[in-house]
Amino acid sequence: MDDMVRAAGLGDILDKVRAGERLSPEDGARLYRCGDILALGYLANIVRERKNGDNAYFIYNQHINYSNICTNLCKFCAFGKPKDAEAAYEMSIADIEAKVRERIGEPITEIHMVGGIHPELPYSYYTDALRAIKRLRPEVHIQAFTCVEIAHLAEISGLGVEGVLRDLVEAGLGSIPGGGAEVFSPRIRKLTCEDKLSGEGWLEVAKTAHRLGLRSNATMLYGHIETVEERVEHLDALRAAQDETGGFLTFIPLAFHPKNTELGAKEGLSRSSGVEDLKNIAVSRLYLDNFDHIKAYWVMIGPKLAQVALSFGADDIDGTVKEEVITHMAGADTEQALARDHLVALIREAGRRPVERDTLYNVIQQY
Ligand code: V47
Repeated sequence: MDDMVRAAGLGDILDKVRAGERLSPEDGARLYRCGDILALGYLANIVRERKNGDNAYFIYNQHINYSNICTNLCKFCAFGKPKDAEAAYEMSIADIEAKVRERIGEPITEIHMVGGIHPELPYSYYTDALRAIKRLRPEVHIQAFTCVEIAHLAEISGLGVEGVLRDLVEAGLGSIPGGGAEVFSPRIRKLTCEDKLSGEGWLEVAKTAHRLGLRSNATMLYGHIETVEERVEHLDALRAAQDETGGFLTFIPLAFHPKNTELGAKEGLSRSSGVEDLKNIAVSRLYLDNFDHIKAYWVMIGPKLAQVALSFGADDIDGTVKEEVITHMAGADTEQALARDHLVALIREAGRRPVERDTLYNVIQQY
């Protein structure tokens, strides 16, 4: 295998990986440009097994998207809608409670809740929503509100990011999901999500959360108009932030789904290929040497490829999910939920050890 990696022109990177040396941005770009996916997978698997052995993690979770009404209307997004659109919706606190009650009998350990940047919902809605969930399920960990939503709450409340985070934690927030990062490059943001919080702003919210003891995830939306260099810059900024705070739990590369999106139509884009998906898993595993976990989100790349990704750098496949909306509005043809037994079987078949985790990667059950 070493010979194969050297034949692919990656011998120097193999030496660095074996020595646990940090990769440079030039290394990152070379990895992205490498056409030998097996060589990339072999390299990424070295790091994956060093950090996580044979473990492949999943979680018993529930997604709640409280509203799709959004003022940002990013060109890559099929979920966000203007307030007056026919498909616009917003859940009342009672609706959120009903969603939680629907699955109250299931051993859910995490509720993942995100929405758009709503122009009118008052600040109290967000703390009330957290409290309502906690009243019904006090034991559940709530991972809610992306850094973009938190920056919005800081603005409408006038409390600043730190003040908002303290309030949200008091109301029941456990950690912050990784959405809204997209691609940090100002060029990409200008072309795809001009009105959204900047990349710097996103990183600042994440680092503030980490300083207050909250953990958060990070993502990158790939497979649209971003360049290899812009991907590497994004990973580099995340790695630098993680050096500062150590607060990121997981990195999740998100595969762009073009259906029903302005960007997809304008650029004539189609879904990323399997090789591109595996490459993003592998390169992020290699570049983000200070992240413990890389998630292959089965909703976006499909359970079949998520299984393969467990040998290309990923050590996590997310969870049961249920009722995923964001990717399905953009044409995902995956299921909207997977049963725990199905996740366990997928992982076992991939030759890994299924480990059910909680949000913070404490082990709940080994299979
Ligand atoms: O920020 C929007 C992305 C994100 C599309 O933290 C799209 O564990 C693909 O971040 N095609 C939200 N992606 C979802 C997200 C997430 C999902 C699962 C787990 C975690 C975690 C985080 O979805 C958005 C945006 O980057 N997105 N539109 C689309 N058309």
